[in-house]
Amino acid sequence: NQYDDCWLRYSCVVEGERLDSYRRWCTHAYVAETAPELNAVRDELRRALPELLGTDPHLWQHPPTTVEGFLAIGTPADMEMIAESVPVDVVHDLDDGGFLIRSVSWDGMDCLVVTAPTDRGLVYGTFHLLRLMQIGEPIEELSVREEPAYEHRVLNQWDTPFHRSVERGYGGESIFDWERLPDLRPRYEAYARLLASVGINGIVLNNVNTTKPSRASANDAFEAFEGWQLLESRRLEDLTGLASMFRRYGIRTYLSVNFASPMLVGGLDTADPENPDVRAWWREKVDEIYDLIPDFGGFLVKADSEGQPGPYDYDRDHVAGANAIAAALEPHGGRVWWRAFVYGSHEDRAVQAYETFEPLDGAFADNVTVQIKNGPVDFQPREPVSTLFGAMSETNLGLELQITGEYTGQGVHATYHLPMWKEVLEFDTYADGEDTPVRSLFEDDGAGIVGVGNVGEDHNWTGHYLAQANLYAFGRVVWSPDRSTEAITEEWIHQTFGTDEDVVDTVSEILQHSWEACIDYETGGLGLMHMMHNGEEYLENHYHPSPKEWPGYHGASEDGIGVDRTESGSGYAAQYPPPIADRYNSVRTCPEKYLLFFHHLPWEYELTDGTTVVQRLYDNCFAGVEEIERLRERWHGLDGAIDDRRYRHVAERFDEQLAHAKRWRTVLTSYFYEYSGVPDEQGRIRDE
Ligand code: BDP
Repeated sequence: NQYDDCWLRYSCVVEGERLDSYRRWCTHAYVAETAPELNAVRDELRRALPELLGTDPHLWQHPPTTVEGFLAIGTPADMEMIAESVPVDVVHDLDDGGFLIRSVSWDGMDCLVVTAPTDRGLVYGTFHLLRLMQIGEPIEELSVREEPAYEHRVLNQWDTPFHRSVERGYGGESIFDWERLPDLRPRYEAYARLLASVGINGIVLNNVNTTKPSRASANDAFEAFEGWQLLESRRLEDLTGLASMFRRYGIRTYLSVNFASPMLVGGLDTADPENPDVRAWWREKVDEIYDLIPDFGGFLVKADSEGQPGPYDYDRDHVAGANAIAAALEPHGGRVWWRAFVYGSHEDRAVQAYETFEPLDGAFADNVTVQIKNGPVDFQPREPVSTLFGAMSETNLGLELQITGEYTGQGVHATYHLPMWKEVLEFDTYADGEDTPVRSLFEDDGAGIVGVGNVGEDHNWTGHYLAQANLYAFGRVVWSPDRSTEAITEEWIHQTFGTDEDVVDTVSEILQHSWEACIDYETGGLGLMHMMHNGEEYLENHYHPSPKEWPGYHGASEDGIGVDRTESGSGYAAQYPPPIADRYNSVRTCPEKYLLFFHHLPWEYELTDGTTVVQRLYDNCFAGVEEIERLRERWHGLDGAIDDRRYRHVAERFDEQLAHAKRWRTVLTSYFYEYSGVPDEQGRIRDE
């Protein structure tokens, strides 16, 4: 195979009774033929069932007659036998994407019905059933009712057209061969299947950076930024086939656009959002897109950020900028995702996004979603939750998570992001009084959760085999944020590595412990962050330790460490509603994991258990490395239990990760020692 099947391997054939029942219900399948999504369903059955059942399925165009049992997939409107065998009102009550799976008896036959109010729901229902079979669940008495928690579940590709690079991508070049569009590569469909199988329903095809930033920045590592050219007519025409392919899997296509497109693409001499010609240009462009791609999702915009143009160029604010583009999309049901990743003038970067956006709450059009990174700084290994989530109750909010591991060891370290996302989703924002966790903020139409993708052209898609789990977990947690980390992780392992108990326990333990270990060796674990190198070479960028490069982010001095973000400092803590602000403002109640994010403390300040700050930082750096040593040993225990290719790949990465974690430890502990002059109680630092 040219590329790995990830969690759609369908290779875990179960023997015995279970297999008998799978065969009984699924050898014959009656599938509606009314919509393109049903072609995707049929194709998936043709791929999966021979592997799972060990026999080719028979696909019927009408209900089978002489069989013991069969599988039926369709909407009640399209299939009479389904309307007769399930409660139709229950089906119609489901949100778009929701589905029912029921074991029923029909005309003397055992029948497994997968049904939904929309065709997209049938795709999800089919993948769900196949997942149950891959995991080896019984299907005799199924009664499943599933609905996505949020309307928008979107992948943001940071792929740069025409050069096929992926910004912050560690799985090889872009899978999209832009120059050859409209030709479709089989890999596109393989990707659509992976996304649909976990419920993703939108994809932004190109990077938020659509022009090369004008000022020197980390982005200089990228050769060219020509994403804005996708709005040229010939490029749009080339995209139609790709968009139709995604549509079959229930996925709407979006584009990142440049705010100055009216000039770059349209040849106007301004992009001022209040200018009538500019507004007319956006309208015409959007009409043109919808002629080609009728279910087009809309635009993602990075404006006035890191060299990208924006409304500030015309003395307009973000509302004026976003609403002008949204007005063009509105008649077609399209949406603008407007990023809040904007720097401001405040000295403390954490303060900036709130200062810019909070005053604009309530002024954005209904079809604008303000897309906010989980933390106030920038996808660091751990950040407190952005204050904006608790402050914009009159705005459609989008949560932006990073699936790719830009700051968590890139393609080399095994760092699983689900525990981090869970921490974010469960955080109580007090946006609407107590018990308003982050996860409750995206339930309204127009809100949603997006993830910055992690796939590329590598055989394994994600650079590191275990990083496939991040893509899987993103989709699953956004579909159902109530599902536990353990459950999502085990599902992924069952489908990816099989159901052997030892394999499941080991991989699950590795994944679930990896994030905390990374925090320990990359930050010291008390809320410090941004200690990485900004390298010339792409793969060096944000990968190696270099705490001296960005001193402002962690505030080390001879008298102590940490950044004062309380009332006496930058005031960031006060941006939270009072109960949270009070908790973080006081050094006594601030959780240890955020302590130095909010407070500048003496090196020998005593923590609750009597350990000093500097000693805790040392201890955590050592603990992080020891944890990686332990997890690496655990992986070694799987030699022979999983296939050699994946075993060796991960084992080699672990060697590299361990060496690199040690490097982080050495650099950070010496840095702490250099400023504090306080030796490690255990004398470990000199030993290195
Ligand atoms: C930073 C990345 C940079 C992105 C930027 C963004 O280093 O490559 O362009 O975020 O989100 O974390 O726009």
